[in-house]
Amino acid sequence: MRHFTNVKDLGNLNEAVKEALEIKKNRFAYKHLGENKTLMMVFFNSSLRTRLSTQKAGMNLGMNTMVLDINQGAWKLETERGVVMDGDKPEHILEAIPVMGSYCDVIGVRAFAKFESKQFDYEETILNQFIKYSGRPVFSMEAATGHPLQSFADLITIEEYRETARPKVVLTWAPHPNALPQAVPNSFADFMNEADVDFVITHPEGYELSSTFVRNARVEYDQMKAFEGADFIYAKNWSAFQDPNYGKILSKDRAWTVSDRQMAVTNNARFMHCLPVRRNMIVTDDVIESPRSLVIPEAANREISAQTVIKRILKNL
Ligand code: AN0
Ligand code: CP
Repeated sequence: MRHFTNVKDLGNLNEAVKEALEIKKNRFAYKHLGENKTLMMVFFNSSLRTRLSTQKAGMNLGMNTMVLDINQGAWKLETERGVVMDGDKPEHILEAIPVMGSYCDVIGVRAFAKFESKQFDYEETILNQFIKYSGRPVFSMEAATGHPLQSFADLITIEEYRETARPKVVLTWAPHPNALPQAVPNSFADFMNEADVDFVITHPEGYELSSTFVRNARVEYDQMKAFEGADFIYAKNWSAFQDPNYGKILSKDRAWTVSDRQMAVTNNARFMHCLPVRRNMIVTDDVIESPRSLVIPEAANREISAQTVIKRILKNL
């Protein structure tokens, strides 16, 4: 693997999950693979899990790791070519990227959608600039349109906890006070469409995701109906994708907050969320604290998904 930006880069998904579960059994089996190699993680946005789990994954592989928070201590970066730089940004990303590349062997990038231009976001302008100008393998730590390390960890978790051969997995929209990216639901749909699961998406009207990610998944606007017989409930907020509402909040309807009311019609479903989660907006205290909640093992698997990806990149260096 050279770069990791979406599900396709993993090739055969069953093989990838198998490899991840092997790594989980012995995290230090490849500790010489990353010897004298440097992992650089570049964050344009906040993070708790991605920062820690990816750094841990690099350390398990014997790598040296460096973290740069662009908004804390680095120069603010201009991202558009041709701009007269007389504003608040002292450095251009077109110099910053190759400079960063010169100090490391592998680069992870977190750069959320900015919601200023749908085209800028959905062309993955920032992530692709890193791929084009760093001269290094690049992997997404959540970019504008996807969060594949998260979805890979989610798939590993579903594989570990599924009780049937083909579980019913429901991705449900839930309310949030802020406008959040579509990256997590996009990637989750991308992975579930490739996995051996019965996949349903439910959200209020107006929250339709890009057809590139939804593909042939079933979309059900009635949340209770969608939840019937589900084995896994995956909750997430996202802002509108469709024009003219791109990046806007259309609803904060707390009837969509996942509670015992909806969980009662499932097949004693497991509850999942990528975290960070706003309690009693996305999910009630009772559901997230219940023995059926997987949010902690799911977060723990972020170390495993990251390690599998970085291991594959190192093998190909
Ligand atoms: C981010 C999002 O929704 O994409 C990161 C999730 C992993 N969440 C927030 O900004 C709260
Ligand atoms: N799930 C996830 O990516 O969390 P962070 O934003 O804390 O990294």
